[in-house]
Amino acid sequence: MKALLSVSDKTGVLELARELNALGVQLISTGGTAKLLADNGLPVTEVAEVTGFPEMLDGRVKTLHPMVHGGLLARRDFPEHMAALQQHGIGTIDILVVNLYPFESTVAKPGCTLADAIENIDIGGPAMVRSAAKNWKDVAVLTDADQYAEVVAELKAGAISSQTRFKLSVAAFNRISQYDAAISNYLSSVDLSAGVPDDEAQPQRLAFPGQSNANYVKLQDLRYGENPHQSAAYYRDANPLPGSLVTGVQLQGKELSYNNIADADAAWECVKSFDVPACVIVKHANPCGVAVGQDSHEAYSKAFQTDPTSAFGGIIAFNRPLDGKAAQEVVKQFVEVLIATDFTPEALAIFKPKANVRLMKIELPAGGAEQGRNAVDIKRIGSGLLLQSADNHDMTLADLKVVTVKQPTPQQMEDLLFAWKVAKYVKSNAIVFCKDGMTMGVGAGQMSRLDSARIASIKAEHAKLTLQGTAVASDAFFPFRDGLDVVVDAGASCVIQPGGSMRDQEVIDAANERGVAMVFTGVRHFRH
Ligand code: 93A
Repeated sequence: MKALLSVSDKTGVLELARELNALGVQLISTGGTAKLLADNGLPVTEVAEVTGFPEMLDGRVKTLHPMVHGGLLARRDFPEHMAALQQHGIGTIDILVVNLYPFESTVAKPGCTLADAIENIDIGGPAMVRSAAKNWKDVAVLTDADQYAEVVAELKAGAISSQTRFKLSVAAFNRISQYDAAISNYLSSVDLSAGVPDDEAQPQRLAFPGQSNANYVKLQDLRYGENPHQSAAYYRDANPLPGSLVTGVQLQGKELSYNNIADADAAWECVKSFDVPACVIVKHANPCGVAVGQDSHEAYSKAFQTDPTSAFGGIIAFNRPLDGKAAQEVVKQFVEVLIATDFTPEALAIFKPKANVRLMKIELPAGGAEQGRNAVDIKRIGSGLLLQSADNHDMTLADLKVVTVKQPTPQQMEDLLFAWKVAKYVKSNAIVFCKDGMTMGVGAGQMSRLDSARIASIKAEHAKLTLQGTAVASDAFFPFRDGLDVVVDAGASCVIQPGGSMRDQEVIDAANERGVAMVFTGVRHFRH
């Protein structure tokens, strides 16, 4: 059995080589690694001896040779492969131990020049790692010192298992893709505005890479982030979903800001979930008015009424084209971003004098709203990511369970379903009062559900709306009856909520006592 060892980080490699040698494994190695092993009394063959070529070009070409890659890539179970090796005098290599030139730590050092970075791009190491990882059935590839002990233990027990070889192969490809991403991130962040930097220069780095790195395409640098002292950039997926915000076209107005984009996305995602003409007004990522109507004009007039104070400077989205009649109404208030599936010439003419208002045209996904939804949600946390499948649960009437003596009337049921749909797009804890296809009071983002309920009714008061006879949605269950009492005191006559609390019975009893209808959805819609 033969092992090729070629490591920049020499941690643990001497101990590993000693174990391999003791197990009768023949050692081949590149310059620096070979010297370390030989200095410590281990028998080692220089790779130059194997290839018949000296390491050359300052080490740039050491292992890039058929004598190495043939030995790594040959399928032992293919007679033609083995015959070819024999014909060319190539020996098989069964274990590969490689870690790469330290590109990441080099570019992280202050004062790193472009030449330092470039010289630390390993070529031969990744090539060998890929060869060995591809041929995992016959070759074990070790790319991390943490793997040494397990492999030695398996060898001592007889052989490296196929499961371990496969796992090592996966780890190897992961390492290579990380390494390549680091190189591509570094190079694409080099500021080229004053030309390509000299080799000995320390390149200026852009805050955000100028080129896409595989999965994202940069749309633009933004003037600033959530706050003026933060820098920011806007990227889209390489293959955006139809009907998503990034597919929109800005028809007029100032450049979109970071907060504009975030709020526009919140408004658009909510409005596109409705089949009938709808309008959503968003402030600070929360809907402050949502309504459906015969047309955009009616939907807007209703949505605006929910909370005219908050709607000032809001982001407004329609899931239909905006016509002159609706535009005439919208233009009366200060709006930051206006989104619609299209704008009639009259609507455009009405907004033309308001040159700062950003108009965005986004087409609905052809196959329905379900087509245009992200499959995965990502949240950044300190030094990590949280991933989850997106909250794409579509409720059907069959999921609903009326749990009270009182049954909701068909009109109440319609309001409940509307309220539930809106609650999904409101930050938790969400309490949403609705009536006749419009929000009547929205309580968002509170640490206590009770406070959300109170805020929703205060808002209705401010807007001079009565909550009498409204339907109310709660994005998660009421843990105690007090939340239910607050919404019923405010005027709600029916309630929709997930259910599932330990004290559901207490809450159901309360609903019966207060004479309201209550429906359980069985599904929660937290949104943080
Ligand atoms: O310069 S390279 O890209 N060309 C090569 O042919 C090559 N072969 C191995 N870098 C190459 N290596 C790398 O050398 C290995 O990935 C390892 O990081 C390093 C080990 O060199 P030494 O044994 O001389 O310290």
